[in-house]
Amino acid sequence: MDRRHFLMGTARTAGLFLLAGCDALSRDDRFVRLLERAENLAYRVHRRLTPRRALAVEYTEAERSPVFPTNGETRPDNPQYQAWAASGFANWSLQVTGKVARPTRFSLSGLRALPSRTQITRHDCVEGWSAIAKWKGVPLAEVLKPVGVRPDARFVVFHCADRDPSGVHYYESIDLEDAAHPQTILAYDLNDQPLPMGHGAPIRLRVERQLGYKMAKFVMRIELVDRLDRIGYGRGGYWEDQGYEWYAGI
Ligand SMILES: Nc1nc2c(c(=O)[nH]1)N[C@H]1C(S)=C(S)[C@@H](COP(=O)(O)O)O[C@H]1N2
Ligand SMILES: [Mo]
Repeated sequence: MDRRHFLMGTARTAGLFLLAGCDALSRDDRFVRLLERAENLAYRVHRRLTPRRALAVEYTEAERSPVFPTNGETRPDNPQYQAWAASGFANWSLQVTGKVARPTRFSLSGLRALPSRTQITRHDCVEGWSAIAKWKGVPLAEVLKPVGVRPDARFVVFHCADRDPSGVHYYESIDLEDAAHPQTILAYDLNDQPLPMGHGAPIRLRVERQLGYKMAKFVMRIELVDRLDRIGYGRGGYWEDQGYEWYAGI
């Protein structure tokens, strides 16, 4: 059985439970914990079957999509963010906090001065569209190197500038293995142009091999944590908090 079918199987089984049990089940703590364990198991099995360093497919310039849609938030309604954008993000900085040896702030030019990686990859959104584009950015590993990840850190959390209409923050998280993956970058260019606001200026995460909703846009702060339930809100991501899988690996 390949990974995809295993994961789909798990999702289907969970779906049957949900159909049979309706709302009462999702209010039952024990049941929610059971689902979380199943999801965790799928993640661990996936991890064991996937070569740790497998690269996502990269494409040629000619294969790029003529149009790369925007999705979700495209213009954070956040005065601080809008002020930064108005000045071309000259005074903006990316904060790295949490379980690190040296909490650090990086300016956009500081990030651009670090080693870079360019990759042409396919983005898959669960809403039913895919697009291929060229991304340039700094590998997350290069950002974390000077900061020093503490040995008790296990996850990297990306806090974004936007909130949804009910005021809930967008955020996402990945594990340290995905953080160290060579194609995991903080992208600042899209198709050879500075990242447009709609796509998450000034930087957005690219964590290839995962689904679109993991690719946090408008990243303002990166936090290293030991446990996802210690982020302070939610269980690892904006969409995860609405029931999506935390490990959106494909
Ligand atoms: N901060 C933030 N990041 C986000 C979103 C969002 O609404 N806010 N939407 C996600 C979803 S569902 C997708 S498919 C991609 C869309 O990226 P794009 O606008 O560059 O196409 O961003 C993801 N990252
Ligand atoms: Mo998406």
